[in-house]
Amino acid sequence: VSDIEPILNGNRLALARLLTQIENETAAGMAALNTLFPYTGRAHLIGVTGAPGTGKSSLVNRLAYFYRHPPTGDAPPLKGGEAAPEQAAPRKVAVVAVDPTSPFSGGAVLGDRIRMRDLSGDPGVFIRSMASRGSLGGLARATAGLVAAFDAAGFDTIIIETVGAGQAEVDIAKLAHTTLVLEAPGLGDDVQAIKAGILEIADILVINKADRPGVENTERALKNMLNLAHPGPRIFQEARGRYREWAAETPAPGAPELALWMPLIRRTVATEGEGIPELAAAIAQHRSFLEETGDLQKRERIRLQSELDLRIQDALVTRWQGNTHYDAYRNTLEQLVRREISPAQAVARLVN
Ligand SMILES: Nc1nc2c(ncn2[C@@H]2O[C@H](COP(=O)(O)OP(=O)(O)OP(=O)(O)O)[C@@H](O)[C@H]2O)c(=O)[nH]1
Ligand SMILES: [Mg+2]
Repeated sequence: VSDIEPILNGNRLALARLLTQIENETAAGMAALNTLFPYTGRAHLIGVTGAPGTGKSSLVNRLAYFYRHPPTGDAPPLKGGEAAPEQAAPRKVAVVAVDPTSPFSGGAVLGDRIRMRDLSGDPGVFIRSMASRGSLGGLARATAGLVAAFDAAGFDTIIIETVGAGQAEVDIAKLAHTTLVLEAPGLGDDVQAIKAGILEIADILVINKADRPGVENTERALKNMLNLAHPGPRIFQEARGRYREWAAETPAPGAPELALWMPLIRRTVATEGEGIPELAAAIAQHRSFLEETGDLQKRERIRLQSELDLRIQDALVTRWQGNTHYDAYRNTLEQLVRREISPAQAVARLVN
């Protein structure tokens, strides 16, 4: 049994070592994750995705700083009558930057670097950048592992930054409770330029660099897309349909399939910190929605079930590879290429 006490007690050095072990998928790392698992499931996981250079890291810095220094006194009501973020004690914030195109602390203006230093000297903040990895599956597994370690170590808010690049961002969205998709004016002023897929994963659409011209066009394009697409096939609805049979889940009679969350749109200027309290309020609003509708448990269940399914596939393939001679595989492939056997016959021969 691995010694997880230092992790649970918030020892940063032990945590840093464990994160490296998890990233490298060592036996010790995997064993520790098994032991830590019962202590996970408490953190609010916030995914931040968007095209390279949209300002994700700058925004994450600001958000982390905001959570560490919550406004004091009675917060004024925010625009639109939304609840102000709760005046709780500072939360412990972990940041996982997945495969950043630029280092997390790099490429930032001076003001950002000062902000970063404020964060890095703060024991309530832990920032971890993850190097590029070979396989998407490996990336998703390692990210989930890092998040679990932070969760067990008592970080109540975990922010995951990932570059918007197709499947990876969808996987991260499944991992997160609340997903922010960043857009920047000038990059996608017309509807075509904004990837349709983002609407399936975005809980909050953030128009960062709102100090730039074209912000009105971007907001209009996003609103139009939302109106066209919503209610659309968002990933959790789809996944729920797919998994219901296996989960033996019976919806209450007359209950709606899933309460509908209309993605919110917020403007920010991450370099100046503008719009951050309003964004934090939107995140809190989404969190409350998840709790009140029971969606939090549903998402958690779907997440664990899809991880289980992926791991079953991995395990079965690995076992099959261990039981199959490469020669047999290659001969069968040759026969398939010569069209002497069909793909289905090839599988029947190799798997049975
Ligand atoms: N004008 C303006 N510039 C910004 C804003 N937010 C970020 N930037 C700048 O945009 C550049 C990219 O910012 P990052 O925070 O590194 O963006 P990113 O999305 O994390 O980039 P990658 O991780 O490389 O994909 C930096 O030079 C920032 O200073 C903003 O609101 N307004
Ligand atoms: Mg970045």
